[in-house]
Formats: sequence, structure tokens, C-alpha cells
Amino acid sequence: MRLKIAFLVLLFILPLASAQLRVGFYRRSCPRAESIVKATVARRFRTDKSIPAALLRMHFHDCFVRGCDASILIDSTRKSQSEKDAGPNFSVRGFDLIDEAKRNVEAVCRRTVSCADIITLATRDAMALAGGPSYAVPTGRRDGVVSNPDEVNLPGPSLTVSQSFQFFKAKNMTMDDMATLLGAHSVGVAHCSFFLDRISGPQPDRTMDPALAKKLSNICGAASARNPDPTAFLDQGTSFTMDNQFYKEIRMKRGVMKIDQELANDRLSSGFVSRYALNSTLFRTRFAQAMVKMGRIEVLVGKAGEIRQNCRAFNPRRRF
Ligand code: HEM
Ligand SMILES: *[C@@H]1O[C@H](CO)[C@@H](O)[C@H](O)[C@H]1NC(C)=O
Ligand SMILES: *[C@@H]1O[C@H](CO)[C@@H](O)[C@H](O)[C@H]1NC(C)=O
Ligand SMILES: CC(=O)N[C@H]1CO[C@H](CO)[C@@H](O)[C@@H]1O
Repeated sequence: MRLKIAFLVLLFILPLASAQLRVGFYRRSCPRAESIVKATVARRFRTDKSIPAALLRMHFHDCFVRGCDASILIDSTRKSQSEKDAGPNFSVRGFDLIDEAKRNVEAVCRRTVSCADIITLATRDAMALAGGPSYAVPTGRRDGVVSNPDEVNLPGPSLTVSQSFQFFKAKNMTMDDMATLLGAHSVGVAHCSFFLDRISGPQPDRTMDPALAKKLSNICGAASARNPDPTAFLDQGTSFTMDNQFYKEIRMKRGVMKIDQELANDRLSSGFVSRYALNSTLFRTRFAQAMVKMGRIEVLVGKAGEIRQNCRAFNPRRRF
């Protein structure tokens, strides 16, 4: 009798539980999913150390527009434009790596693993390769069926801390979450067009170390017809390593973009910055937590959305 009740309870709870993100969502349906994604990322990383930065930014842009639903991957068609065609998408990279991981996963489990989960897993794996924390990440996201450039509303690099925070608050993220996630600028690059205003013009930006300003002027001054918008590392210390060096740099006035420097200077966030600069363990722990939290923003689960066959296109509508 008790067994029967337990069975009945399970019967009702299981479908509910499966309609939520959970660690190891594909354990039964596609046991090799996580290891295949991981191997694909590792193979690419051997020849391209910039992959962690590319994926981090892609994951952020995906989650902050319509939730983490892979809407950022949709290619525009002649009939309709997608998120990729919005201004702030500018220079998001790594789409071909997601395609490759998806192909490898599809080869063993057809239409089982979502593109949204592939972005999430690949980002997690790339983080660890770049020296960042490795963490268990819940899966079970479904892919969205909408991608609209008019919905792309992301913070720009010249906003103040409190202006940027409005974007995070709208997603239920705290100031600590924002200060932690901006630690992603510990890897990767920015194009000169995003910080040129700080180093050119009549008034030099006094919040920037003059030696850094000079270095950046040299980089951006080398613009040419072939390379009209050069790039500079966001973290001048350890440019390819996911660590707390970024926080040390911005405390020494060595933030490249205005938002990065503001993070260290603004009273609203400077406490987090000094704590992370001084305690690498704290940063690693909090970064992993904040990434998991970001990965939960407005996700589609259960029967919502779909599992895309090709990450760049919605599934063809089934006709009956
Ligand atoms: C206030 C919030 C943020 C602003 C204003 C911002 C802005 C920017 C801008 C303008 C760039 C330069 C892009 C380029 O020139 O190609 C950039 C790069 C980058 N951002 Fe952010 N970002 C923010 C938050 C985040 C978050 C939350 C993450 C991830 C968790 C992130 C990850 C990255 C990475 C990794 C790069 C380097 C990309 C590469 O090397 O391709 N950013 N960000
Ligand atoms: C934020 O939390 C509120 C209250 O729990 C909820 O109604 C809202 O949908 C959440 N927003 C996002 C973007 O998760
Ligand atoms: C650094 O942060 C960790 C993790 O939160 C904590 O256990 C430790 O006590 C902190 N160390 C110092 C020196 O504050
Ligand atoms: C990666 C990508 O597709 N970027 C596009 C972003 O949007 C601009 C137009 O605003 C396109 O020119 C880019 O190709």
C-alpha cells in the first residue's frame, strides 16, 4: 500500500519536476550530451584561446534578450530580421562553434538537446579552460520561437553603474550579481569605437591611468582601411585568464571601457570590487553562482518552445 502511494506520488511529481531546469537533465535522454559539448569546446580552444570570451558574451546577450532561449543564434532571412541584426549584437562571435557542438550532439541524439543548453554548457566548459571555476549547471532549457531585433535592449559601455543596474534589476539580478558578472571582462577584447571617447577629444578622461590611455591611443591610432576598428584587451594584466585580476586592474584606473572603470569608482559597486580584488576564492565562488543565476533568466521549460534541429533556424512548421 505504501509502495503504491509512493508510486502515485512519483507519477504526479515526475512530470512537474521535469518541467524545471535541473543538473543532469539529459542523463537519461542523451547521456553523452555534456561530454560531447565539452570535447568540442576543448578541441577548438586548443587553436583559439579567445573562445571563452566569445561564448561568455554570447550567453549574456542571449539571456538578457527574451531569456536564455538561443534566440541570439537565429539567422535573419529575407522575410524577417533576427536579433543578430540589432546594433548591440555587434561582434558577438562563436556561432560556428555552437553549430559544431550541435552537429556532434545531433549525431548521437536527434532533436533532444536544445541550442540554449548547448550555449550554456559550452560557456561553462570554456570558463574552466580559461582558468575559471568549473561548476555544475542546470539544463532543460527549450529553444525560443521568436527572435526580433527590436527587442534587443542591452546596456552600452558608457552608462553609469546605476543606469546599467536597471538592466540587471529588470532580470531580478542584484548589484552584487552585476559586479560579479562584469568580471567576465577579465577575458576578451573591446573595439576602439567602444572606448575612443575616453582617450580622444579635448578632455582626457581623468579616471584612466595616463599610461593606459597612451597605450590605447597607440592601438586605436593604428586603425587602417583594412582594420578600421582595432581591439584592445579588456584586462591588461591576464588577458586570457578568467581570474580576479580584472578587479585589481580597475582599482588601478586601468579599466578600458567606462562602465568597467565606473564599477570600481562608484560607491554602489566599489565594495564588491575591492572584495573580489582581494579574495580570489570569493570571486570564483560568486562568479559560478551568478552564471548559474543568469542562465535561469526567463527560460522556456517543459513543452514550451521547441528543440531546434538547426540552431540558426526555427524548425519548419509541421503540416497536418
Ligand atoms: C553593464 C553591462 C555590460 C556592458 C555595458 C558590456 C559591454 C561590452 C562591450 C561594449 C564589449 C565590447 C564588444 C566588442 O568590442 O566586440 C564587451 C565585451 C565583452 N563582454 Fe560585456 N558588457 C556588459 C556585461 C557583460 C556580462 C554580464 C558578460 C558575461 C557574463 C560580458 C562578457 C563580455 C565578454 C567576455 C566580452 C569580450 C568579448 C570578445 O572578446 O569577443 N559582458 N562588453
Ligand atoms: C522577477 O521576480 C518577480 C517576482 O518573483 C517575477 O514576477 C518576475 O517574473 C521575475 N522576472 C524575471 C525577469 O525573472
Ligand atoms: C575569501 O572568501 C572565501 C569564500 O567566501 C571565505 O571562505 C574566506 O574566508 C575569504 N578569505 C578572506 C581572507 O577573507
Ligand atoms: C554577428 C552578426 O550577425 N552581426 C550582425 C549584427 O547586426 C549588424 C547590423 O546592425 C550586421 O551587419 C551584423 O552582421
